[in-house]
Amino acid sequence: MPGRKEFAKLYFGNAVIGVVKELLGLNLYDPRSEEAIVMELLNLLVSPSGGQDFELRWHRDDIRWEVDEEEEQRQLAEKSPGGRQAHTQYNIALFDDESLVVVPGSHRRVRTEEERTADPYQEELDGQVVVKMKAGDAVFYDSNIVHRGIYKGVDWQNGEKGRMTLHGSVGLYGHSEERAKNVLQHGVGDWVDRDDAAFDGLQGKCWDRAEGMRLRLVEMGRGDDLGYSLDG
Ligand SMILES: O=C(O)CCC(=O)C(=O)O
Repeated sequence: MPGRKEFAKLYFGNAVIGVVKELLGLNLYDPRSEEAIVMELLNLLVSPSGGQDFELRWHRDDIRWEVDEEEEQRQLAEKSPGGRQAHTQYNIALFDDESLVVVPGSHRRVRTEEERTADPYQEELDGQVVVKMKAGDAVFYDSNIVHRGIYKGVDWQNGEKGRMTLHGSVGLYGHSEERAKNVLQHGVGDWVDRDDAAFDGLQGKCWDRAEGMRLRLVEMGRGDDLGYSLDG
């Protein structure tokens, strides 16, 4: 993929991984903390072209909306044992971006009655925050926060600028089973164990980190029989 090396440098570099480690409660200066994190995903979220808008419904990434309160509580506790974050997701805006909408704190509690019964595309939920990012800003979050994405269509061909945001996640090793479906449903298991998936553009400690994180993802398997976190 063109630019692969630059994406790898960003994903595995200290600027992002330093924040990830802090959020996951790891000691930044302990070399063993390198072994506690697993490669997950890096994508680019882009405004649709041709003027068509696009919206994602309210959701948590890895807990289905239909579950009852008891099951929701169980899964929240399973995916973040002791209220501790077992992964972190992030958006890094390349252009100004106001597409992500979240309900702060909702990743640590079951949904309110309003949230549970809301229209999937309801314009406003109590306490919601539109994440306003300037180019170069980053936001890190737990992807089981109640959230949605609203993408305004733009005319890229004629130079109109829209959303162009890097969207990544990193997991805590040892929580692989809980994260496996969420990560492997995107097909990464099909290629990540190939020899040519090694990070030839990276060097020194960054290469060691990248290779270690990749191999820990390979250990999670291909995910062929895990299905999908959400429907639709
Ligand atoms: O558009 C966004 O920033 C959020 C994307 C999203 O909801 C998701 O990846 O599940």
